[in-house]
Amino acid sequence: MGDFKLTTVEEFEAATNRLLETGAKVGADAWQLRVKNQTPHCKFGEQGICCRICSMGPCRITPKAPRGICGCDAHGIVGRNYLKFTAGGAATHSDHGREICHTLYHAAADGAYKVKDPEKLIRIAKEWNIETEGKDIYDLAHEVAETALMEYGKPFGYQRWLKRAPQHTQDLWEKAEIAPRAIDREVACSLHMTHMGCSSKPEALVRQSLRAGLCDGWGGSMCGTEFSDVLFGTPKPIDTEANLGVMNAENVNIVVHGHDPSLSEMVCEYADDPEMIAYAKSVGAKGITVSGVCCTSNEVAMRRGIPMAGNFLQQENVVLTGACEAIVVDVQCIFPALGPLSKCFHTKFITTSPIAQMPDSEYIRFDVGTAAEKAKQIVKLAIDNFKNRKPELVYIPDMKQKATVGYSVEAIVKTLDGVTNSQVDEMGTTKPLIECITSGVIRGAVAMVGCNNPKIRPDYAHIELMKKLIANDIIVVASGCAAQAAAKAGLMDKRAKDFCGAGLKRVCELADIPPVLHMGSCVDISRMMILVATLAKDSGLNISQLPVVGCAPEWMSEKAVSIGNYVVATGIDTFLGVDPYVSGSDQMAYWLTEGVRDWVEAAYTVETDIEKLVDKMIDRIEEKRAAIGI
Ligand code: MSK
Repeated sequence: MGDFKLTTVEEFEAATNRLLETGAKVGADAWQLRVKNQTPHCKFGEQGICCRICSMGPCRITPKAPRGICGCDAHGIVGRNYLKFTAGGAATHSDHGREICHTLYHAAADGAYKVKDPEKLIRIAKEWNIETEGKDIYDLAHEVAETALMEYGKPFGYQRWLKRAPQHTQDLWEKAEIAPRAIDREVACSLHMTHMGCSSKPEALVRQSLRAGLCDGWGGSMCGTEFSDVLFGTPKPIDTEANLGVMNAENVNIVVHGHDPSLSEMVCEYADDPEMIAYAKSVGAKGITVSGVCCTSNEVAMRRGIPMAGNFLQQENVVLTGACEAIVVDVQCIFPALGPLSKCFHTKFITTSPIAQMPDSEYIRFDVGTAAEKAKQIVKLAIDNFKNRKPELVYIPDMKQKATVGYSVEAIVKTLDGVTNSQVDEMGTTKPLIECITSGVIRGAVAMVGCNNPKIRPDYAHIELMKKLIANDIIVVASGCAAQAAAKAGLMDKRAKDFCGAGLKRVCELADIPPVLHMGSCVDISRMMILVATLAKDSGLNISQLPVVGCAPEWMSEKAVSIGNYVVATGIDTFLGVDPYVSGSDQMAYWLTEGVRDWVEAAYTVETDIEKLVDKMIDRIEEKRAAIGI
């Protein structure tokens, strides 16, 4: 194994504790302290049996009061809360996708945003029966963008992307009446159903939860992913580094955080500008380091190799280094705590989106028309702030790992198909991967996704599960903060093949890949849907028959629930390490863990014991193998 070793969670924690000491010196608050103030959590909230959707309440279900004032029981209350949670996530992802469509609509040959992957644009246009012959690529981009935007509000029909699914899956969706219509309609319909005096039947609420999830994964998120690729390039394997040690004490440090690559791409562009680098040198820095947090980090890592400073529960850590000149955010998963925290240091906390405005931040509104000018302004502001650093507060943990990231579906297919076939066409085939699975060289695959959550020791579940899976010859594809956990630990370093079982190790060597493949940000779970759809079509199996499962061991956001719903609805058994506030209703628990299987051939498993969770996944994969006789 040479000198290579994985970084442990204990080492992550020691580094965090050292940073919290700096925080204590300047009177900074931290999530670790706030968790203590917030626990124990409200039991009614935890079980999902608190209802405040009208002003007669709030009503809480107890043995003495089994119904709310309107007469709704625990099952209806839990179900409505679950659907609202899903709708919040579907709206959020899909609105991100909509913003990307608008950016594409404004792309121009002489503008800030250009089409970097014209082949992909043409492929999508043909898929949507849009004439491509003789058209200027930007005219085509605008036509495709407008068509995509119509998917959000079209009065009739289903989502266009659904046709990418195998016919069997499409038939299941139609039969179960969960094929998603217009994206905004599914979100609005969910909120209509959960209004006082509408649905209180668990079955109906779960059905709409699947539908709202599908409008995200096979609608808005797919728009976000596909058109980000068209604009900024389809990811290809690229080397980067991960963990706080990627920040550089001698450089101006700019940290990008959030989700929408429209902002971070521009910041990266200008931070790389020789004029800006010269300016940074003129203020005494050696250069400019841009690093990322959360999914923005995934976006710029997989397209530009920008290093990943950390994931969700490390966002405060980057400020605690005392070496962060600016943390620049767009939307989603941003702690409001960054405002007061940045005031304890010299850090500029820069918000840029009307969607995510926060106290104690500097608001520099970012939009497509002024992107270049605003990005330059932000980079300059960070450079000007370098002189305000307090050297006595600077401590950057010397901790980072190498990672190879950027495994889009196109890249996975090309890499694996390329091992056996030197003439890989545009999309190649997943047949070599299928052969690895059917021969048993690889036992199956796990899609590991989602956030961190203080309820689970941060990153521990991600890393321990991944280690055990790869040791059992199960390949892992990862996105979101789960992917960053893997990168920080070293599991995206190709040398991590030494921690695999013999079969997966051989595949990693032949294909020159790490055992945990980085597939992008949280909207990019749509990439995983395309991958399983392709595997199913190429193998002649149904998606639900593939030895593939999904897992979100540390999830926390509404988006994660929406994702879970579309992953299950696509036919993939999904394992959660945190309960989605449904324990207060045995009927809801039944529908989610068993009942939905009749509709979509997959269901949830909730298991908060991490050891049991991984064993259940391995058992499920082996059951699926046995069922198809491999
Ligand atoms: S950023 S949704 S904490 S994955 Fe996408 Fe990470 Fe979860 Fe946010």
